[in-house]
Amino acid sequence: MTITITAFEQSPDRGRGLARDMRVRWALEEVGQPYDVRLVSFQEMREPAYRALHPFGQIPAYQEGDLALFESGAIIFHLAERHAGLLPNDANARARAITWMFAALNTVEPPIVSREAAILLEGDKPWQAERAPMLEKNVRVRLEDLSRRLGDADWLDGAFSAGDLMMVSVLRRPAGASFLPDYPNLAAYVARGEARPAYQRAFADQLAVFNAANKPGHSV
Ligand SMILES: N[C@@H](CCC(=O)N[C@@H](CS)C(=O)NCC(=O)O)C(=O)O
Repeated sequence: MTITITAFEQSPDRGRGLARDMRVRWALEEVGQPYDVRLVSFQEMREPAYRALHPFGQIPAYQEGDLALFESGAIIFHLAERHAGLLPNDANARARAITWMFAALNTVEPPIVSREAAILLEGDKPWQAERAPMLEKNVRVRLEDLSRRLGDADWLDGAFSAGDLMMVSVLRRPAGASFLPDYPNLAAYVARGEARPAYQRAFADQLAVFNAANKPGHSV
């Protein structure tokens, strides 16, 4: 069954692999599933046909036969459930890996996204100077705890899992990654994730989309 995911036709991240199709591409590469990518414009994402696929008009959306999914976490969980390579077989270890997926999305990503939004969208607001230290502290609290928990292990719970894929993806966001030098074990953890061949293939593919769309003479 052909798998198709959606991605930005023109990614605002300029090919840095920060849009959330990157984590889905990475998961697909880890489990060895070929896939197609349908590039969508911001205009198309607002249209009813796309909203039928993704109710919030975002990327990534996922189609596999008559199955349509949205939310990067749900898509990666679906892939990890159906293909070997992202979740351990042992039931308890599997539950713990899933827990780390949720922790990445629900506990670590939100303060990073809040800081990112403040930097990108509210940088000129008068309250920004007062608010910035609190937003930074909220990110650092999570990084501190995660760093303590990871210790000198390679991955969060035994072998690499979907939990690590999601956590590394979240930690790569600049509003958190800018602090990683203060947490060397987390910096090394992210580098380990980025060194995986599946990550490298996914990164190259999303970068190729950006480069093709920005070739001189190309018009979208
Ligand atoms: N919780 C969603 C978030 C999806 C999301 O925020 N996608 C961004 C790109 S990374 C997007 O489509 N932004 C455009 C918009 O929201 O209009 C997920 O994990 O899939």
